[in-house]
Amino acid sequence: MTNHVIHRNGHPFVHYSASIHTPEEVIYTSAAFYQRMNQRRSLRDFTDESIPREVIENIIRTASTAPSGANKQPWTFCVVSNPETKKEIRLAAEKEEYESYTQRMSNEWLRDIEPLQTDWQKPFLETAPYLIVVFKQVYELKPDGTKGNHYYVNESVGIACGFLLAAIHQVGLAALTHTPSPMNFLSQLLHRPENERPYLLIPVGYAAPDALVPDLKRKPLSEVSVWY
Ligand code: IYR
Repeated sequence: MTNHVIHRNGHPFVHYSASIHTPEEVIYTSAAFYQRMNQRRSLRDFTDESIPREVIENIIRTASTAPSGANKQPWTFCVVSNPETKKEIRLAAEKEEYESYTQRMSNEWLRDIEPLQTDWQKPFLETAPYLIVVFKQVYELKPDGTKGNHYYVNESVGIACGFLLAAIHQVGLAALTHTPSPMNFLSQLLHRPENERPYLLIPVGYAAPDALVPDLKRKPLSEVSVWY
């Protein structure tokens, strides 16, 4: 299909070219993709091996293909590889995490994460070669300083982070969805503008050869789906 522009009420549209597959191909591909995605795990042990910048760029390009409210693409991916900045982030995160583990988290919460065997110490924030700090833009800040609306920001940025995690996994890298709480220190450390709020902190790297992950079970289809 040629990609020539067709106008609807003056707005440009192009033809969408779907890839056509037989039902057998669709079944096979969906099963293969599920198997691949089911191997993804949240990792806390990384090697310090470097990753080409181009890989991180492509992963972020992939995340940025996510759908978003009114196509506002209300996200900023801050990429941290500088060792001093990673250290600052680790120290600030551990300060908050120490307070959380010793004061702020309820007993039920602590019991719920007991199987993960996490604690307030976050060495992976320095070991992983990259930290991708995802910010949501709660509104648009135009170059002239005026503001515009963004829509469904949490949904949009959440989907983009899902795409990001899938892209990271697809190339054989590992990641963690880390949410030090509160995480406003990231706005100051990374000098983010007033319209941005930290959303997720995602260390990215190669899994350490001896990395262990909790022996978790995914809920079965029968428990996560209702068919009408
Ligand atoms: N943010 C803390 C605690 C924590 C909370 C949940 I919910 C987890 O699934 C895992 C950890 C931390 O990162 O250690």
